[in-house]
Amino acid sequence: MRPATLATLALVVGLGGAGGAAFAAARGQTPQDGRERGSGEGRHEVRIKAVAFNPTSLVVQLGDTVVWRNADIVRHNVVSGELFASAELSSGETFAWAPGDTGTVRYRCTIHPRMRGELTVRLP
Ligand SMILES: [Cu+2]
Repeated sequence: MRPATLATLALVVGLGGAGGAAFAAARGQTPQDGRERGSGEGRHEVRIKAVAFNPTSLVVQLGDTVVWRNADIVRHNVVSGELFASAELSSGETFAWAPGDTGTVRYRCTIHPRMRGELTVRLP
């Protein structure tokens, strides 16, 4: 993987920043949000369940790490063009990625083409 390109990918999870605040507000709760907000060192998890990425769209900050966790029985992977590609994840396995730049990153599971997700990476 090329660092310069990775920056653009940003994994989904974003509890920090305006997007994170909106996300938390929409859920009516802010667990751990206070600790992660503004730090730029947050860890976000995208759960893979029922052949879908949850959340489908996520906002993270540059410096954050996104972790995809396969909570399904079947295998999945996480691929974003030339930016990153996980191995096939068995149930319970995870894949982590840290964006190196701001921007929008679309990714999918190549095993199940209808599985798609998006990450928006913002400055802390
Ligand atoms: Cu899949």
